[in-house]
Amino acid sequence: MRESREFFIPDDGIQIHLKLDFPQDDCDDNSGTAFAETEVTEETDKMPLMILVHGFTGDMEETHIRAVQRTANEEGFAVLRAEMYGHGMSGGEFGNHTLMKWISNILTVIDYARTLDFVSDLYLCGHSQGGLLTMLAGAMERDRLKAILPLSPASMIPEIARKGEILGVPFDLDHIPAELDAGKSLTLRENYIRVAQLIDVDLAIARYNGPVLIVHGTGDESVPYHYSEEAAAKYANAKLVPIPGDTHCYDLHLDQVTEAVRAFLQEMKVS
Ligand code: FER
Repeated sequence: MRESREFFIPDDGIQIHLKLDFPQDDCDDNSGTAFAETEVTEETDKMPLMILVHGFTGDMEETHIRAVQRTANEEGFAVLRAEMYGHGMSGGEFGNHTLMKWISNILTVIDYARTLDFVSDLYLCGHSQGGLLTMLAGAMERDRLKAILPLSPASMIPEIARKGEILGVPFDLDHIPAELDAGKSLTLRENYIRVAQLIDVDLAIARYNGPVLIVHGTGDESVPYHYSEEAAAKYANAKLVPIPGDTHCYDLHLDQVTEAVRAFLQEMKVS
């Protein structure tokens, strides 16, 4: 049976923190002769891999990230959780992170995933800012990603940055502030805004024709639900699953989120 592992890969001067988890051996709880047979099959069979990314100020151990990882593992997917620049145990300062650095990181993680000999198809899933990243990388790696799963994607960040608001705080577009209070005692620097203003989400949506699953709580106060209705309508092949009344990190109905992910992955396996 393949062992889970935790490791780092370099990208542009920082180390990216990764954890790779495999589907559990069904025979783990039983003693018996079937085990050896399963083990041989598992070592030779290919399986799909889901790359999974957290959101702004998040990390790979958050409850909703772990829940999605476990669900994908249960459905026979290997899952590579990745922490982006300035987050979790990856390198870089939070205050220096920008979407461009995250794009560089995810391209490197995808390149790494492509070197793994057990991988059949690649999937990309991300929450919130990681969901926006998933939409952008979907366009950039449209020929390599079998499906993408943006969860409560913060697809409005570029648009609100262009309008002069970030993290609920208005700013003067002609005098972008050097620093912004990002909460949790974290400070964001101006280059985050300058980069976000340049990102074209509609172009990214137009360039990904594969299957898309968007899941979003209708009571989300940090990324309003209607942004996902708009994104889903613009995609060529998107399914939108609303989670009634739920919050940004699914405090009420995480089970409905994982069931939506499970159903989508099951459909993908037979298609
Ligand atoms: C913002 C609203 C939401 C913002 C970021 C987010 C940086 C992202 C939230 C998340 O990833 O959980 O104005 O600005």
